[in-house]
Amino acid sequence: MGVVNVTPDSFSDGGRWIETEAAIAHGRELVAAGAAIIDVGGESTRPGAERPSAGEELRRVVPVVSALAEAGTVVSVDTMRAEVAAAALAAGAAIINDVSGGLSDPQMPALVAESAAPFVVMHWRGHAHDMQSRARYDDVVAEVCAEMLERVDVLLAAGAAREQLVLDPGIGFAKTAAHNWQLLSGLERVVDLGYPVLLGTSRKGFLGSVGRQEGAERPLDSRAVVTAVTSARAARAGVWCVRVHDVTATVDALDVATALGEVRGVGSA
Ligand code: PMM
Repeated sequence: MGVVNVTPDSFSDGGRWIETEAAIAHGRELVAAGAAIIDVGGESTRPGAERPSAGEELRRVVPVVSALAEAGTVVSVDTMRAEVAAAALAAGAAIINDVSGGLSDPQMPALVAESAAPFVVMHWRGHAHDMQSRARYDDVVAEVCAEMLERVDVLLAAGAAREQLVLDPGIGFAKTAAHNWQLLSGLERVVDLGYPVLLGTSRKGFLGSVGRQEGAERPLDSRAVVTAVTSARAARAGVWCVRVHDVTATVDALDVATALGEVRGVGSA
């Protein structure tokens, strides 16, 4: 899954694809590089970010979804708003990727049930402006799994089908670097819940310190290789999909993992 953030302030690529035409062109480049799905988002979730209005989010996302879907690309919409998800589906999106797992907007579970579209249930504990204060766990893997399953219960009770649901442990969302590493090393426990799993490590803060002296962060656009290593790790654990900004490096890593027979490929959405 290649990422197109149509935002002025995303953590990893904010401001680069805010113009509609630039965002569409970037989506096409990621498809040419080997992405099977393009994830289009109009709201930054970086720690501390303020939310755009629904109108602004629609203005950013819908034309990009529409142009990419029209060209035959499988598009997912990265949104916490049912209104935006519905408009994106009407514009041709195939998947709803909600980083709040349906917690942020009370209308989302009903839309998921009604639409029958695949729905990504990401682990989330609150909006970006104060999420890092919620990064408290005794056993992060167990608690993330339990909290995702609570969301699954809510979605099923609202009429969603089990087959629609994809789980995502939410790397970087209300988690410290240590929590992110523990989740990455415990990925098999997430996969063993029996749902397709999506993972988003791409360019995230905890990768910034790999191979560096303390205090000297790796620049965001120099994190493709470390991200690709985590993609190979995810594939070996049986993750269904990885969400990345640098598609070429991850495609190479997944090709190596495939050649080694290490891709477990559990589930589909
Ligand atoms: N991370 C970001 C945005 N959307 N969606 C899913 N399902 N999983 C993620 O980990 C995730 C996401 C934040 O990343 P970015 O703003 O750097 O693209």
